[in-house]
Amino acid sequence: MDLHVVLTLAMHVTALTPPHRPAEPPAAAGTIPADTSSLTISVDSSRHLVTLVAGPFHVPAMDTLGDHGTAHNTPLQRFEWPVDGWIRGFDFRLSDGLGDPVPHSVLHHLIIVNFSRRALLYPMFERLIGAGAETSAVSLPATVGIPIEQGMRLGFYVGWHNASGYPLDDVYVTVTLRWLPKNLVPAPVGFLPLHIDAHETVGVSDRYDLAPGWSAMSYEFQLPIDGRLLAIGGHMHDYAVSVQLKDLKTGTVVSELPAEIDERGRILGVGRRLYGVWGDGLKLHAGRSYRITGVYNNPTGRTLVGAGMANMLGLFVPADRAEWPPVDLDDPLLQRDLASLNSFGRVSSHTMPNDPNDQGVIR
Ligand SMILES: [Cu+2]
Repeated sequence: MDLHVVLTLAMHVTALTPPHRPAEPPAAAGTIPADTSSLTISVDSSRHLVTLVAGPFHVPAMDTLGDHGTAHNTPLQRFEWPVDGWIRGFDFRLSDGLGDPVPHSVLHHLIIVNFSRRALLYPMFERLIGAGAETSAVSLPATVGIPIEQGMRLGFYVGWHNASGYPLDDVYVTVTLRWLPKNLVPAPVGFLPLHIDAHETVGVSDRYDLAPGWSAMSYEFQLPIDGRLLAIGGHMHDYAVSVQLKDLKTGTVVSELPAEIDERGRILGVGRRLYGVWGDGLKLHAGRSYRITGVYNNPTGRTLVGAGMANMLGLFVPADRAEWPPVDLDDPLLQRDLASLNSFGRVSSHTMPNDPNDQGVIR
């Protein structure tokens, strides 16, 4: 099973209904041209595919090369999920108005938010799908999937990272989601994304400053419900060493994921662990305290502002999904998450309150 996520009716291919959120009038003045893109959804019920096509987008050129935090987000586009079942894989491609491919490298991240479900540890909306430029197609075995219901309210956005030096026009994003039908026998094992961050501040960026030399950032939490991990992956930035999850009752390290960096310290990836789709997986316990710790070694001799990030994304099978905390719209943190998502595409990236790359994306 490949973990790059991190981490969603008719006879034939049928174009479904209201694909489409009419373009909103350009809100507040910003540095990004008014967005006139739309989103269409189609369902292929014989091949069990849901396809989203978003665009056309104007992709601005970045002013400086390379910084992780300067991605330009598109406005959030909302849609309803069209079928009951489980999501078991996804793929995406970029193309221009003629259908010719556009390099994946201009896409920094692609996120599908689920407004109908909460994250387990934080009062923020579930990040159902998260992908980065280097994410390849994800296809899980037909024995597991993320449970999803028709009518769940989702949102889609991408962040651009166009270092080509010139703006691109007429860019379309096509996302293909493979699903398992509700009547599948035996029913697949349903898992949900478990996002654990060493520096989570809902609705605000979870990036933090890296002091020179060795440093560690930790966050302790109590797991609210019992469950088991099928797999876990991590996400970190340049000069990363590792990210670790520790059981504070037993003192044992639940999972340690080493970062892979190149000779200049640039991040290549973070390890992942598979605990098995069959059998018990790795048990985590309700009420128990755990600690996530991200370790960096910054060799530059100076503090790197906002350069650190450390998170893990687990594929988590709750012992009883009915115990999953519900969406509470009165929760101010959830409202802050919502406000942040709604601000995308409407403010300059330099004043943006949130770095959306940092929401459970495994790259
Ligand atoms: Cu990051």
